[in-house]
Amino acid sequence: QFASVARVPGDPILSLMEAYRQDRNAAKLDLGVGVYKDAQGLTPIPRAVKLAEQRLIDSETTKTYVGGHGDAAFAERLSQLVLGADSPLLAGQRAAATQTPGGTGALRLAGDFIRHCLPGRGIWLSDPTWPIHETLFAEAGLKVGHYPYVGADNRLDVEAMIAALAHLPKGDVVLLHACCHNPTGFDLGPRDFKRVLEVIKARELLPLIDFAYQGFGDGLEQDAWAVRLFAAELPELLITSSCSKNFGLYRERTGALIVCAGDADKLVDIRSQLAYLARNLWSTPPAHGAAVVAEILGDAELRKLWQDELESMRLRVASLRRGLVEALAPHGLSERFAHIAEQRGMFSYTGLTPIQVQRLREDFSVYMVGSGRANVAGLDATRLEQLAAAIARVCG
Ligand code: PLP
Ligand code: TYF
Repeated sequence: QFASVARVPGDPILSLMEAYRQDRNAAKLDLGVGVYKDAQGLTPIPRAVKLAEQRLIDSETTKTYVGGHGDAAFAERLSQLVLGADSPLLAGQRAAATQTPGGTGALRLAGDFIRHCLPGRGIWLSDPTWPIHETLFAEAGLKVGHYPYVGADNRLDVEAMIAALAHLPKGDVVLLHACCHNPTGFDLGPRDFKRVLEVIKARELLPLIDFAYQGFGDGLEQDAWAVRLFAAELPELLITSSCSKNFGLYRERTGALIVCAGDADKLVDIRSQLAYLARNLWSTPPAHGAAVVAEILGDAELRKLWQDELESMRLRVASLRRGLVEALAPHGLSERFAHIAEQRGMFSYTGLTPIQVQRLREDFSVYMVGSGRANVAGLDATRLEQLAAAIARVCG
């Protein structure tokens, strides 16, 4: 029966991790997979998470299933974190969260919802986007298309993006990154988001906003600006939220699909569909990560601890961005790479070519994705000169 099963290649980003592990060069540098790293090169468990986990071990009384929409306290507090504590949509029961296994689970649930409840709608992704977006929505049975985002000159091309959106079929879904665009690091500014919103209104498109890096761009509240603008201005909206990066909960698979609907009654209809679809994907979601997030967001002390730690992560990445551009200056490359300091979040489309990326890896044990994407959080502040020299060599 299995004779016809062919082999597919592994995930190119995740397989970089393995290649890095096997590299014996002490000066190796991992700028590959998108996880936050501290000055020691470790991906730490935030202090607030550790404390919340200790509390949960003592207070937990059962391991019976959670409901189809997950942990209710988690769903409520995460919705507030995303939409704002004073969100009129939450007050009017026009928005609610369904807990999912990570942001990926939320994306898949959104994909299934679109295919099942809005048949015939295509989904449009930025070119480029996170590679899993491409395969995930295709596997969910959607027709996937692309709108221009960052061109061959490695610049954000808002004009081309808007022009493309203006020609999409009415009712189609547009995936936007709320902040910290993966893989490029190029984010839309407030004026750009307003223009995109106008096209979405005019074409009656449905936005699906992927919010995987809240807190890593300009701050927790600032990063939610576009999401809240869209939620205020549009009757309907899908948001996928991930707690992997900002709570450091990666392997606990913690996230949510937040749906904003025209009225409270319609939201009940939609949520009945989401529970049905989720039941056929994973039945009920994993409890631990969501309980941790609920505990942190519901406790003033833990919340402050978490926010401070997240802010220090954000500031570390921002200072590494500036540091790398400064380190490139003696090589006459600070202008060529000035965009690295302007991009947001963990990722930078450096503009390095696949061949230059390959040379960095083979000659200097510097690992980044073939597209030229670097995880800035993987930089070592004490070795920026060394990296700048390597970059200068491959660019020379
Ligand atoms: N969306 C984007 C843009 C991402 O970069 C990631 C990263 O992993 C995800 C979604 C999925 O996150 P999770 O690990 O929570 O599934
Ligand atoms: O883009 C990244 O590096 C992160 C982590 O299959 C990731 O989003 C990468 C690949 C993958 C799952 C997560």
